[in-house]
Amino acid sequence: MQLEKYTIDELNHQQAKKHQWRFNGVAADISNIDDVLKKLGVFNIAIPSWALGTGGTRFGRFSGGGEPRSLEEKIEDVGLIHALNKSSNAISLHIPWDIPKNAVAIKALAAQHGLHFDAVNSNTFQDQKDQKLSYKFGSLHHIDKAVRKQAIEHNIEVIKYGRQLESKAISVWLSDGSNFPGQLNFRKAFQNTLESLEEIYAALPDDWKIWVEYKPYEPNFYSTTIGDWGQSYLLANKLGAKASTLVDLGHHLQGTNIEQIVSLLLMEGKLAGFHFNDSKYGDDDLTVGSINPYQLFLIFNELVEGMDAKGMDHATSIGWMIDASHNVKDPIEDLLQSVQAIKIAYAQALLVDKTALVTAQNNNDVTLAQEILQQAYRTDVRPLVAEASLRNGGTLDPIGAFRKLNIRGNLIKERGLKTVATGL
Ligand code: PSV
Ligand code: MN
Ligand code: MN
Repeated sequence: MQLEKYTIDELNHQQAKKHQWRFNGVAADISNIDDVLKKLGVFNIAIPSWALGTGGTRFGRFSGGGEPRSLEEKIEDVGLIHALNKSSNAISLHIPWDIPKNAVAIKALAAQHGLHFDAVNSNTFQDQKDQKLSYKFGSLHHIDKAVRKQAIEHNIEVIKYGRQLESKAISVWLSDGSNFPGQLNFRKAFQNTLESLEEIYAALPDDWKIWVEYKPYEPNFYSTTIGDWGQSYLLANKLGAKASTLVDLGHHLQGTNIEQIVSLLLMEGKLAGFHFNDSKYGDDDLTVGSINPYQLFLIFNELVEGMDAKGMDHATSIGWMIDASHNVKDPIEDLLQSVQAIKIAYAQALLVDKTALVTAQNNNDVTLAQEILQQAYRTDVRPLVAEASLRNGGTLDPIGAFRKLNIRGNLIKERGLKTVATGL
């Protein structure tokens, strides 16, 4: 299904008065309102192809119906999200879960929905049906050169698919690690990983990047070969200018100061971008901003400050992507919530009074520094996000619109109730 402009205009019209009143109230206090709205208007967050179906746990999976049954239908779903919020103009594919068999047609379909392709993701954490060698004991770090070669070739194939779709980056996440002390020689595992990544790096087109993701544990529970940002950064540094570190918010041990990591990676020119989600206990892949929105704001505060210091364009300098999964919520609603949460945090960070903050920092005025951040964080910026969406032709209230237009109901009619999205 496709949303018509008049349908969106009609919905917005019904809410126009209330919105205007709320918007005027907040906007009156913001001196750089035009700049904030402009930045929000060009800010987009890519949607992962694997998040459009209901997730699940190893204990069960409860589908909601009307799920996309093909890559084409996943693109259609991202098209719907983008039509509603005008902030999700890209899709990120995981190979081989979502192989573009006819890349020309897939690219054309995406373009019809105003979408392009974000980073492509390789998968050497599962064995595929006709695969010769197993990744049971790892892939790029494996002790057996033949397994490493197979995994390298897979990554090069992913780059090939990405080229056809005009992606510009490959994301590599490895589950490689060990389950028990003694299983692995850490140094050899790291060196094997580096050598394998070097071969993949050598296959990158000139205008491509490789993003190295880290994660402390799961599925391995003693060590992970790229377990934290230090290990990822070390690899990225050794690989060269096209390599950098991807931060998935759920891939940190509880209490980690993620905003500090982000700040320093950015300073070093080694921040690839984000996999946004939220986390209560581990890599929970919860809706962005659902558990710790203050942390999200603090991350954006570092991003805005650090990018401005380096003259970087907020919207295009790094990769912005969601990596979440939804066990009980409608995937589209969940993704809409996630994008809203990201835009809210970004808008709040844009409101921080930087001059006053620098003065407070230089005076060691701890109380005032905290007040300045919280002043921005406690501003209700939702009308600003809504206004930016409105100006782009999106809806004032994406989730409300999704429900009012009975989009899921229509998708169920089209696709059926008993659908299982391809992929995960
Ligand atoms: C691993 O937990 C991860 O965050 C990586 O980004 C994978 O590509 C993705 O999840 C798979 O769901
Ligand atoms: Mn991730
Ligand atoms: Mn993850």
